Amino acid sequence: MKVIKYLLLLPFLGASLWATPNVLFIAVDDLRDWVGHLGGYPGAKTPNIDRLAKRGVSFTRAYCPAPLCNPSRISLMTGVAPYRSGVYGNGEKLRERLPDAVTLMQHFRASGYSVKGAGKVFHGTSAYDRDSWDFFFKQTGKKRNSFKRDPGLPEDAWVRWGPLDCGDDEMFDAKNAEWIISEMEKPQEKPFFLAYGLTKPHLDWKVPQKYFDLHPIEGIELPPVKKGDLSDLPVFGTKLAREVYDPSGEKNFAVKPDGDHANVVAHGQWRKAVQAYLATISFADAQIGRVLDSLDRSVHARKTIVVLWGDHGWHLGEKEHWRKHALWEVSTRTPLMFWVPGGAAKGQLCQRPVSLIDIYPTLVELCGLPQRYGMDGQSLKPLLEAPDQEWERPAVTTFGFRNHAIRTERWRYIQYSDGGQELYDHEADPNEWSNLASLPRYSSLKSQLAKWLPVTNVKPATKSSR
Ligand SMILES: [Ca+2]
Repeated sequence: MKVIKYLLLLPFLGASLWATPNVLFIAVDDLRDWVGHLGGYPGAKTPNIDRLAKRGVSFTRAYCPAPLCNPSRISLMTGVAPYRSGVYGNGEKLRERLPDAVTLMQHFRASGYSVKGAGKVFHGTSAYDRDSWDFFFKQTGKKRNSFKRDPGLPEDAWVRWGPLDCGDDEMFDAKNAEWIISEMEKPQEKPFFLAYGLTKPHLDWKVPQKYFDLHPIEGIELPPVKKGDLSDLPVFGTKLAREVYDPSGEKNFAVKPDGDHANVVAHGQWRKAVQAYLATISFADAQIGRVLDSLDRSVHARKTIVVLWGDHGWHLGEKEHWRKHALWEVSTRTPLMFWVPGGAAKGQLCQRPVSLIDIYPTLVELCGLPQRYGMDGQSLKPLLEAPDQEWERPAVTTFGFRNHAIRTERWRYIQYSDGGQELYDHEADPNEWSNLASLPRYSSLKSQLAKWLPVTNVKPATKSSR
């Protein structure tokens, strides 16, 4: 009898759970595919991100709208792609380029949610966009820097990494985690949208020593590289590999002689940098773990959707390149996972190419908010229910005016504004070492892929017009 009563209650229980799910929105800065379950680096240690992936669906081919913080995040949070907003670099401000945009957070607020955040969600001053937040937590007090640079290294050595002799509690991301946890422990009158933005593993790769100890230097492997890899690149591709290009003109092609890679290698820092990036990822993962634990302990656990995303990838020497700022796989691929309690697919990997710009319409649909029209992304809800289903649309990444990459499940096709092209076959060449674009036998494939190139390309703002 008891069982029958319980079964009769089930549909109502389900309805009440899903009438108003909460959202925990976790943004991770500069996180490439070096997380355990994505296998980008065999020794990556991210048990907490991996356990989140096991609960829901993780996208193995998730790509950024732009390989740089500001344009990636603004397009994710507005649903407007860089080629339609003209936000291409780190210099443009959200409300100067998109005064009327309804951000993801704004839409949740207008739909009756309590919307709060901490840390790096938007980039730079757009972080405090008044329309987006009911409350945004700002840390006060000075940052402590207990890092000692190796005195044996010359001034011009590029070394923004090394262990700190402090505890987690002195770190910016840990303090924000603490605040997020305190919010999670509160009873909530309204459904909530809570955003936790980590500033790591963005440079500097300086985290407490214990995270370096997780990745002993003698076990560090260098990323796979091919001698002469740049020889088949078009001119613009070579510039991207060697120089730091910010399309908003803030750091337009700032040059180090022969690029960052030559500098890192010359000063014996390659292995140390790989270790430091892994350590910084493990630090970020530990903070994410604290937040996930607090959600599990809270009364909100079974009615909170969790989405975790990185804003783009990061090179550590592949294509003799460091940082992001490029249209290759390593710069554009990043983790993206959803946990929808009670969702159909659990512990599954989805291989379809998707974009971070799809997050906005996905959350709108999952939470039953009023639909938004004119978004450049599309809801991933069908893939969260059946990750293997067909998915026609490729992911599009834009870097600056009229430079685009199209990524299907098998191919990456890049077209630069000066006409330069690259084409890679990921079935045969996962490292993108052989540019096939000049081979005549691929011309019809290139035309098919080129159909996905954006038709609209909004001109960038000049520095004086900002
Ligand atoms: Ca970033």
